[in-house]
Amino acid sequence: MVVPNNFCGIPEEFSDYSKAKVAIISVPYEGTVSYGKGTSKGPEAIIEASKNMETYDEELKWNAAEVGIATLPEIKARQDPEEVVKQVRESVLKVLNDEKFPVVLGGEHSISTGFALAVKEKYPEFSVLQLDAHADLREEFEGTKYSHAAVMKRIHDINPSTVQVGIRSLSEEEGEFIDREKKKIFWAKDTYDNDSWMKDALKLLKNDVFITFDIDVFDPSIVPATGTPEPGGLSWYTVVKFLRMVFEQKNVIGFDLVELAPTKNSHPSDFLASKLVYKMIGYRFKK
Ligand SMILES: [Mn+2]
Repeated sequence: MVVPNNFCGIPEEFSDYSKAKVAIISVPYEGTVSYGKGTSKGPEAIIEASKNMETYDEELKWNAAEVGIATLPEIKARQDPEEVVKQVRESVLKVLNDEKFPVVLGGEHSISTGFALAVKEKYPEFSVLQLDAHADLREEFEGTKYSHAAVMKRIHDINPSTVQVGIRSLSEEEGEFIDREKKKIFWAKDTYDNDSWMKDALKLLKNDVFITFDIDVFDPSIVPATGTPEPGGLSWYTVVKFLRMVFEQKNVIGFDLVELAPTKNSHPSDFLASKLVYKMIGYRFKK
């Protein structure tokens, strides 16, 4: 039997766009990457791993794929980051207009600006929750405002209601910006030995939330396959516990998962990314 080439490897009755509640948008874009390469292979690796994943969720006691998960044709991302942002905006906006839940698979982090622009069209008041090792608040990086290292500054310009979790790497310029603008940061060093920060983070979020998830928020010991790994990251159980609270208490509009850079002969990072996407879909639609 040939497993269908879509997220979860599910048959047409669950992957047909017209019936699905979830739409997966692959954006294999890698244009402004500054250190390790390979994130353009991220979406394909996540989908490949997902075909080998149990769709029964032992925590939720539920097969979340039943809500319908359509995998759209990937966005042929060209090299101009501004153009890619436009393409992502249009694609996410179409999914939102069709009253479905958009999930974008990167690709590098710069694509998230397009997602935020689409959300802004539909939701006048929303918050952006970023999980990431890096603040990404530079005004520009290596000559472009659309760099992955400037993505949260672009998003701040679109919508200043941001909450940033797991941060442990930034420049002096970004540190000054955080102090001046009173940005809400939950530093990794303040999260590793307690969970009390979770309810504080939730309090700062508006009801409608877009989650931008950089896989490098995890500790590199569990996710080594990313372009700019940083020590001192979060654990699997910390992340899923927090996400479950967010999905239960807020209206999550959609999310992206970026910066997976798969390696040839080792797949735990790909599988973790796939399972994380599926967990989030499960949390979103569980009764
Ligand atoms: Mn990052």
